[in-house]
Amino acid sequence: WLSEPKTAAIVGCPFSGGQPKPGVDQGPINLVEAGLISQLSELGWQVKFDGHHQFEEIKASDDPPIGVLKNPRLVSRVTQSVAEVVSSHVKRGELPVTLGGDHSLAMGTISGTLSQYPDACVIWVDAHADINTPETTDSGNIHGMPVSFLLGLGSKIPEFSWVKPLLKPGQLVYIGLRDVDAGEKRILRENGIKSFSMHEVDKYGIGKVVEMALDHVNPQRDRPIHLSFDVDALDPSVAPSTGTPVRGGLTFREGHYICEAIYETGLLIALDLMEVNPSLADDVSVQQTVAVGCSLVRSALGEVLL
Ligand code: NNH
Ligand code: MN
Ligand code: MN
Ligand code: MN
Repeated sequence: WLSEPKTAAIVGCPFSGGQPKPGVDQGPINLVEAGLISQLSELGWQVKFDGHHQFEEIKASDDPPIGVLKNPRLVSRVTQSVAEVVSSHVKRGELPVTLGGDHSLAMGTISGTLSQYPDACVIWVDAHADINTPETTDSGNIHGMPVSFLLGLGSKIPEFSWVKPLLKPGQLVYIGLRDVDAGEKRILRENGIKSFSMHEVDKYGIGKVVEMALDHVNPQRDRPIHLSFDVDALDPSVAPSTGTPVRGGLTFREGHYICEAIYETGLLIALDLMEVNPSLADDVSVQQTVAVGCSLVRSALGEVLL
C-alpha cells in the first residue's frame, strides 16, 4: 500500500470545533514544534509537511446548533476537507499522520482512508467510544460522535450528507474504553462491535488484547489498518493535557505497545493522534503530553526499543 521511498505526510489540524475547550487546536503546532518531523526523518521516513491545514472559518453566529449538534457546519466542512487531503495521500501511497485537534477530525480521516481502501479496518484507541448519535448524545459535542456517522447510525443530518456510511461494524475494534455513555453501550451491543475495555486489558494483558483485536478485524492480516489514537486512552498520569481525562487508563508502555504491534503488521496506512490540548494543565504536564504524543507516533512508524 505504501510507496517507496516510504513517505509520511503530516496533516496538522489545528481544530477544536468538535468540543468546547479551547487549546486543542494548538496540539498539532506543539507536536511539530517538539521535533516530530525530524524524529520521523531519523526513522528513515521521507516526511512531507507544508504547514498546518488552513480551515475556512465560520462565525459562531452563522453556525447555530442543528438539533443538539454544536458547530455542525464548521465541523462538517473541516472534516470534509480533511477527508480529501487524507484520501489524496493514501492514494499516492503516502502514510497520512493526522495531528489533532479534536477527534471529530476522524470523521474526515477515516472517510479519506475508506474512500481508497473500502476494506481497511479501524483500530480506535480511546477512553471513549465516540459513537453517540444525534439522538443519544448528552453533550452535543461532535467529537463524541464520529464513529456513528461513519457507520451510518442515527438520524441523517443533511449538513453531513457527504459522510458516506463506508464503515461496517466488523471493520472496527476498540481498545482502552472506560467512559462509555449508556446510549453508546447499547449501540455497541446492538451492532456487535468488538471492544476491549480497560477490564480486558487488565484481564488478558495488552499483548493478548492487540492480538485478539487484530484477529477480529484482520484475521488473515491482509487488510490495511487505520489507527485512530485519542491521547486520552492513556492514563492521565501519562497524558494529563487533554480535554476529558479519565483515570484508570493505559500505561505508557501499553500505549506504545499498541503502536509497535500495529507497525509490526506492516499494514498501517493511516494514523491519527488526537486530543492533545497544550492549554490544559501545567507546563511540565503539557511538555510530558506532547512528548508522549510524539513518541506514540514514532512507535507506530517503526521506532523499536532494541
Ligand atoms: N461521550 C462523551 C460525549 O459524547 C465524551 C466524549 N469525549 C471524548 N471522546 N473525549 O474521545 O460527549
Ligand atoms: Mn476520542
Ligand atoms: Mn477520548
Ligand atoms: Mn461520560
